[in-house]
Amino acid sequence: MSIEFSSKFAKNLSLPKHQQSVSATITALASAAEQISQLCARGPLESAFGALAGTANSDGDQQKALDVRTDEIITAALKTVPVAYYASEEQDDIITLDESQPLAVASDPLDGSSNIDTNVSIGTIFAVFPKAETAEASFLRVGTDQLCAGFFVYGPQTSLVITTGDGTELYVLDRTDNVFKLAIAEMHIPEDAHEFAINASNTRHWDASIRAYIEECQHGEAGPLGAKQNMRWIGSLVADANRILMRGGIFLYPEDDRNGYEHGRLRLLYEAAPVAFIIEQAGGSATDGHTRILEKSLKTLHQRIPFIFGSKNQVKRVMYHKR
Ligand code: FDP
Repeated sequence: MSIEFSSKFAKNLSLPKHQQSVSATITALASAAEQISQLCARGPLESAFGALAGTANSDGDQQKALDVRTDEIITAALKTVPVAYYASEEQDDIITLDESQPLAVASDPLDGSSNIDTNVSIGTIFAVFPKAETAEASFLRVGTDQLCAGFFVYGPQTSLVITTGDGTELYVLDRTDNVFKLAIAEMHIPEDAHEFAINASNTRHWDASIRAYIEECQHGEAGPLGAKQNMRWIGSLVADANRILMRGGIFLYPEDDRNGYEHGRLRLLYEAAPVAFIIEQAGGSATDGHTRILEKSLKTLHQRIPFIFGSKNQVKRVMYHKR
């Protein structure tokens, strides 16, 4: 397994701040992703696929056997590259791999895992930071400190969306020679689009601003947006983000009045910060409704955050209601 990095990407990765170590780390993650995609592709043929592991992660979410297995695969891959610390959505605490190394990696090893047994696209999200003084300080920081962020999607295609802060690229795994190949060199999210994604079963729990925006969407051409707004909700962040990268639209997982959802559902470190970096680099916006996600400072490892991202003007309209 290898990646044919674009010349722009390879040039950026050779900058001194990357110390050659980021490209090795991405390649190791891609190799792990290839293994995970094989497990996902075998689906129910794989023993214990989708079965509950009988454990819960630090957020209290039930872990599935595949959540645990993918975390082991990612950990093993990171042990082979210059990574000091690994923070996983599936682990309570940071894992120290080799303190002498220059990088820290955060990952949601299997995002969208409640979709495992339904044969819907799921994925692995990761963020790469330069190591700081301590393990904690390596992750408790702002998203703008990321050197690189990406996600793999295990769907009809196994793909990698990635940024190092100079645009967002899409690679697709070519099974004929097992190489991730460049498919789109410059992903671009249109500023205006007519699609929205939200779990509407939570309508009664939203605040007035979210209700106002979704009502505008539902009024379509008859409302203030002046055009029909289509709805899509896959319920797998990587799949919804991938669609928005391909054709625009907006994703919302806002805070609501359910217990435990006061700050939304998604995690700042493992999900929102890396996806926000990718989205902004493709010309979109990513906020918590008020502030740019990448400027939010992480206070605790598993912190949640309201997450609203996608086409600039759609995100702007939600922020207008949030004033
Ligand atoms: P999952 O729990 O299946 O891993 O962050 C987790 C996530 O899925 C996202 O991928 C997805 O967007 C969201 O949760 C779905 O949440 P709801 O089930 O509340 O809609």
